[in-house]
This record gives sequence, C-alpha cells and structure tokens, in this order.
Amino acid sequence: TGGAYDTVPEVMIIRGFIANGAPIVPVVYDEAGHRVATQYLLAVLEGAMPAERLLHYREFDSGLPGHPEKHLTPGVQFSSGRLGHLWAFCNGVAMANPDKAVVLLGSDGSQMEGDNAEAARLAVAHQLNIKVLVDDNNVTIAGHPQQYMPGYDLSRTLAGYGLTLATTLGEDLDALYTDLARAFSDTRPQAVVIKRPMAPGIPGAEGSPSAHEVLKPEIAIAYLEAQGAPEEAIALLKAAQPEKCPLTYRGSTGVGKNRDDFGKILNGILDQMSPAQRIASVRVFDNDLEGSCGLHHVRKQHPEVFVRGGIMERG
Ligand SMILES: Cc1ncc(C[n+]2csc(CCOP(=O)(O)OP(=O)(O)O)c2C)c(N)n1
Repeated sequence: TGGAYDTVPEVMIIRGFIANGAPIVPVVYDEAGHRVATQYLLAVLEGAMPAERLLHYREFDSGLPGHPEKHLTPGVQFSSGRLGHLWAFCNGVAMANPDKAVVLLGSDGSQMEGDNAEAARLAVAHQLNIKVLVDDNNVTIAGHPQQYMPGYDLSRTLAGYGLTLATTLGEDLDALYTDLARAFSDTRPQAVVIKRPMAPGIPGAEGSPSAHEVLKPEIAIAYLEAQGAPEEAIALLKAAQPEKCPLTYRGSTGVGKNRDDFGKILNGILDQMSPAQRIASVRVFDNDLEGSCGLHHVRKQHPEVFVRGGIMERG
C-alpha cells in the first residue's frame, strides 16, 4: 500500500529499542492516520488479530478503516487522522508517563497545521519526553510543499520551537539508527526530521502524491514481480476485483457530487466577473484538499485567484 509503509524503518528500529528494555511507551502513535496500514501490521505482529484479516484492509464494514479507530480494530490503541490533533494528545501521554519516552510519527504536511505549533511549545515548556519523528517526503495530497510553499523549512521551524533537532536520511538505515539512538538517549523533547521520497523504490509511485493512497494494482504487481515476491501474492492481486458498494445513496445520486460541484459553481460565479473585478475582490484558498472540495476546477480555470495554503484549518 505504498506510502503508508514508508515509516516502517523507524517503526522497526523503535520496536527493537522497546524489545531491549528501553523506557518507551509501547505505542507508535501516528498523526498521519492515513498511514494506518502500519498500525494494522503492528496489531498482527502483536498477536491482536490474524494476518488474514489484513486482506480486508479498507473493505466496507471490515473494521479496518482508512484511519485508526480505537475500540474498533483489535490492537489499535489510538484514533487519528485529523492532522495536527495527535501531538497535543501525546503531550498528555508523556505527562502521564514521566519515566518513559513517547513516540509520535509525524509528516511534513501536518507540521503546517497550526495545532502542531501549540503542542510543540507546550512540549518544550514542560520539557516533555516526546520524540517526534517526521517523515519529510515533500509530498502532500495537492502536491509538493517545496514547490507550492517555498520558504517553509521544516527543520528550522521545529528547531525554532526549541526542540532538539536532528535531520537524517530515512533510507540510510545506519544513519537512521544512529540518529534515533541519540534522540532516545536522553529525556528532552526532540524532533527527528527523516528525509526520504514518498514510496521509495517503487517505480511509478516514488515521489508521487498518488502513493499517499493505496497503490494501483498494476504498480504493486510490477513491483512485486521485480522483487521476486511469492507467486501467490501476485496472483491474488491480479485476480482482485473491485466490489460494488453495498450502500444506496439518496440525495445527489445521479445529479453530481456536492463537494465537486462546489468548485464548478464557484467557477460559474467567477466567469461572470471581469478579470479586474476577480483580481480586486476574490481569492480562493486551497488547504491541501482541492480534489475533495472541487477547488482544482478553480485552479485550472482561474489560476489568477487561486492560492495554495498548505495544510491549514484556521487560516
Ligand atoms: C486537519 C486535517 N486537514 C486535512 C486533512 C486531509 N488530509 C489527509 S492527508 C493530508 C496531507 C498528507 O500530507 P502529509 O501529512 O505530508 O502525508 P503524506 O502524503 O506524505 O503521507 C491531508 C491534507 C486531514 N486528514 N486532517
């Protein structure tokens, strides 16, 4: 499932630390809830559910949804998916466990979310033993932050809050191990910015925002074949067919999609204005959800009023 597994190297290194007795709360919190596949994998490794259940990942009503939900999936110990909400939560976990470190996996996109700034300040003010490991892949849903938000520097931002900071290379396992060992060697609040492309080493997915979602079967099949993966796994993917949604939708079925139409309707209003009027009085801000809100229609048709805001809820 592509990018969802990008953080596996740091997750496995930390599991090694815990297995060897390091004082770490044994939950790998992840504010990027869309990477929930790793949590399901951990639940299987911990014996909370059988491996076969992973075949029903994100299937309707399977209990393995696209974000972690505590009390729904066996072995899942927190809920997340609302970017920016989990750091503050983990501050509380750190306060409740003063003799242990708390691990929070982060992502570069969610560090733009203002809630993280507040949580970082609290972690520094109280010198909480929290380690924030940020997968800095320069990818969000709408594109590449270094292109649409030049000037924003994740390492400098986190250091600016007063966190002890290391920047490392996620695919250089020796460097990653050394930097993580150093981060966990004392009790200060620390951030480790881990640089790697999205979905490293997967042709057709590496570096692409599309790998944020489940990989397309043809990309996964080609990858598994190149890796010499077991025939059964490849055959399973080749035979997989999308199932029809068992739900019946009322409302706008057959008419259009409300969220997508929003952008089209905005375009209709903008079309009626003169270019000078548009420039003088309208700006359309995308919060990294342009495809979900139909704002990509505005970006294409009226780029003169379109602004990419990065991931933000309050701006
Ligand atoms: C508060 C909030 N706003 C928006 C979203 C929608 N959303 C889900 S993932 C994502 C961006 C993902 O970028 P990043 O966090 O860097 O993760 P990556 O794509 O690298 O896995 C957005 C905007 C959300 N989940 N929560």
